[in-house]
Amino acid sequence: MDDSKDVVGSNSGFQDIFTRYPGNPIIRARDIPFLANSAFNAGATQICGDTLLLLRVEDRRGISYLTAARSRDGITDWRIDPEPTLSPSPEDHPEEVWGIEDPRITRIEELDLWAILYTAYSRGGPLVSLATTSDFKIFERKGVVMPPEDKDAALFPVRFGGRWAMLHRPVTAFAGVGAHIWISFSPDMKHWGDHQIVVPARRGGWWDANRIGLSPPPLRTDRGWLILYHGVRITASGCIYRLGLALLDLEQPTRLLARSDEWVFGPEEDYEMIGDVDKVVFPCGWVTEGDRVRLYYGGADKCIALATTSVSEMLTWLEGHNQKDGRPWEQS
Ligand code: BMA
Repeated sequence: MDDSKDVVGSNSGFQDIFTRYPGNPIIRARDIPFLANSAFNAGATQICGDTLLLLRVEDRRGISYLTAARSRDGITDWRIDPEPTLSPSPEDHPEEVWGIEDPRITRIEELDLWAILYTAYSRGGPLVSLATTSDFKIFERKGVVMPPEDKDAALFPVRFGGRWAMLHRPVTAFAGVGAHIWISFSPDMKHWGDHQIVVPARRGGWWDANRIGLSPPPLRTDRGWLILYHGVRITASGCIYRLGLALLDLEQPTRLLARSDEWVFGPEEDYEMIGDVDKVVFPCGWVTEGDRVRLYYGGADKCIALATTSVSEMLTWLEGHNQKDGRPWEQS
């Protein structure tokens, strides 16, 4: 009997819905016009016919700042700002003393601007800060919107019942409760309340046990807000960052409609497996053109890579992988 056939057969249900760009990584530290240790975890949007990435660039002190890269096709010929586009400003914003990281960009049509939520690395730990811009040249800092420890935050592009909504991931020192994705609401993007858990981390041996976080901003689809989130598996040789899908109700984003059982994308290629932090895929942005989606992600905290998929493939995959065992997710 040929055992290998069984092994292959048992895996044959696995369906890859993300296709890695063969020229990955698309941006590395050596492409940055100034001295950089790494370029990773970029927010993404479209502006004036370009795809714009807001790269997290870490210098050789270990401090991160944000730098814009523009490309006509969103794949090649990146034009990277010659200097950091948004630097930490600890004189006016002491919470940025150890850098600014992992931006998530949301286009707010109603206000004709982009809102960027990013992690500011303060003396009290990582927290969530907000800046807005109309051109990615001049930024208006709105300051801290969530105290430490909190990160992985993005705004929804529209209001719900007149209020803005944000997904984010606070962490408490209370051991064992897990780090979950929360939703909060605000009348003005400054004062936030009505906080509640919307996607809980699983427990035990799951790939997304104990610690999860939003990856790119929520994507509006006709079935709901599509969420791509990272799950952190803690193993004897360190953490593995993988991605799963979830769906929130269009009108009431506090309602979790679906959540994948398996991860949909994880580190496999060398540039995802080996870097400053091994075994990490970490997207902060995606760009859609019709049904097509370009996902930009950090590989192993070192470089930027690209994978493509479509909204319809993600929704179909989620339907086939929605956890169906009837238990509430928090008991999983
Ligand atoms: C998370 C964030 C990301 C980083 C990831 C893996 O907590 O800090 O910026 O890519 O860890 O190191």
